[in-house]
Amino acid sequence: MHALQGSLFDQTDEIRLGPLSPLERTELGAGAWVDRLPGWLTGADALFEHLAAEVPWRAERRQMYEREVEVPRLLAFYGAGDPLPHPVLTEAREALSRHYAPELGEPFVTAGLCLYRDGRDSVAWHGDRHGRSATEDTLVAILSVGDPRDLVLRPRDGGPTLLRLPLGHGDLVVMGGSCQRTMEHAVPKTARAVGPRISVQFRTRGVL
Ligand SMILES: O=C(O)CCC(=O)C(=O)O
Repeated sequence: MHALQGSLFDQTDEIRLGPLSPLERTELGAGAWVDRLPGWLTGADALFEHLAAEVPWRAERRQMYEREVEVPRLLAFYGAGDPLPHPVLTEAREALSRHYAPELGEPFVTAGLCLYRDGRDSVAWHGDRHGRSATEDTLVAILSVGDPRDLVLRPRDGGPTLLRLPLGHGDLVVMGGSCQRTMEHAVPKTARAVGPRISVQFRTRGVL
């Protein structure tokens, strides 16, 4: 794993969330939208170091045609009721649940964590369409720490990439409305010398 290139703007060890009021929404069409709040969390480098060391990261393998291949990132999953690996993540989940209650109507309950060790780690184009999100609108909120990686979004039925969002260092992005059904997202591999990034995805009950 490359060393983390810490943020020049966030040298504090105090891990703290800011207000959610500066969130900015971008409508993507067909009922899909994305909310963004760069730098929601300060002390992001300290949280990165804590999560990298303390989370029981798993390497997964999956079947690709005749071959079993390594999933190119490390993973961890915290189900409803599981204690999260840092109290600020519980705070984040609760703040997001309160903020989005009027349009979501239910709380965020699970947290999926991904560790992208370097530019060779990635996630391919997909929508989070397992479970209820196959047929219902939902929200997926992602808090990122570590070196920024691009999250890219494109329409599911073809068409060019609509958004390229560099996410790291405490940035928050929320994909909402029909986004998981009508759009796809990915974190592409990059040849740039990037350090590691951890993303924490908060989802509602029964959405994977
Ligand atoms: O790393 C990210 O921000 C995206 C992760 C993702 O798309 C997923 O795990 O479904």
